[in-house]
Amino acid sequence: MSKEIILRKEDVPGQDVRVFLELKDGETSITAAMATDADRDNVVDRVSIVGDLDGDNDLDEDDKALLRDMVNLFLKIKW
Ligand SMILES: [Ca+2]
Ligand SMILES: [Ca+2]
Repeated sequence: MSKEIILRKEDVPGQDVRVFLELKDGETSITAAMATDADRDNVVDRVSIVGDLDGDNDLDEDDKALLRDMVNLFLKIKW
């Protein structure tokens, strides 16, 4: 069984930078989340999240902090 984390950045000039997170377990997508960098400084400004990222069966500030940290790291990678 393989597990994947997919991060997708959508960077359209003049708009918010959006990063989408998808967790896949085999062919099943189990969580999707999105974070936005509105001022385009490579630091997340807002998270909107669907699903439980830390697996404790609730959706709270811990999940949002985890998403924020992960996307901030992702935004530091340049290519
Ligand atoms: Ca920002
Ligand atoms: Ca949680």
